[in-house]
Amino acid sequence: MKGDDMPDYLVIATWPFGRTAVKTAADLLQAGKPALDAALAGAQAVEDDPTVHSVGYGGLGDAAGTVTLDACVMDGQTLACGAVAGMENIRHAAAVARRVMEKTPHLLLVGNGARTFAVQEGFPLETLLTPESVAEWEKVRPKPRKPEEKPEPVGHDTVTVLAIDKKGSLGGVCTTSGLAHKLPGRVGDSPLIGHGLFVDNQAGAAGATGVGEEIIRAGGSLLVVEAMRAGRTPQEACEAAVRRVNALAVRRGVHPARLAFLALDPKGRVGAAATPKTNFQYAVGRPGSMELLKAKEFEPEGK
Ligand code: SD4
Repeated sequence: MKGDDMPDYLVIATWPFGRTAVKTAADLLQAGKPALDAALAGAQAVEDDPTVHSVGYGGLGDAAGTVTLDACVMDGQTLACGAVAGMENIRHAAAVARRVMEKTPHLLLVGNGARTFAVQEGFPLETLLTPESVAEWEKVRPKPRKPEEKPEPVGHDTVTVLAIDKKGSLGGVCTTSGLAHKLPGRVGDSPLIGHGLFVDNQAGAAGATGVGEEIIRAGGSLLVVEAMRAGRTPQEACEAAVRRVNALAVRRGVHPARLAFLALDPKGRVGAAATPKTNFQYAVGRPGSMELLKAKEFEPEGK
């Protein structure tokens, strides 16, 4: 149930292009639509935007130049969820993830299986490359290195949308083309329930963005949601997860990867936190207002 100080609805989304998602989702939430419908429509608006080179149409390719999409969705009331990973030639990856949730007994479809399912469901096949995304892919192509050096991950701009609707129910969507120049076959956190996204009406919703390997290593979004279940605010929960990521990096003798968490609880409170140099911003929409906020960054302790 909603408290008196809670807005009618609320939606948050990652990065400055999250404003596109928030605007689309807010109109639907205002009209009384469920949180998951609104979050999905918001995410899809970003998938459709060719100027966003990290999500959907116009996303950057992997090391072989192929665009492969990862996405997942989760409903906080039913805990129903679905995902696709490494899917080619289908722009609306988040909508396919929702069909996986609704129409199959499974939770995650990958690669050709995901694409075949999408085609059977009537999604059009198309090339996701644009002249601009190919040029950008060339520009950010990692420089040749000595064999013992691992290349730095490139690009960290997943769109994650978390919403609470007028009935007080939570829904979340995460969709991305993943890290640019990733090895073909690589899967990040974004399609993994509990890592890129987790949503539970009884505790809260959380999502992640940034270097997926480190989000997975820490058990990202579930960590944030479980902290809220244990009584922490969304802000405290995100900070705790970033501290965990930092502590793991210190233990492993590496710099923390650039990543961020954002969260929303059933009372409509929001939070976000990031590792150093992530420069993470997120959009927040409430009835009659939208703002872009910058998340606080946390340095590793004991360095
Ligand atoms: C991944 N987390 O594939 C994603 C990348 C991303 O914002 O862009 N996150 O690791």
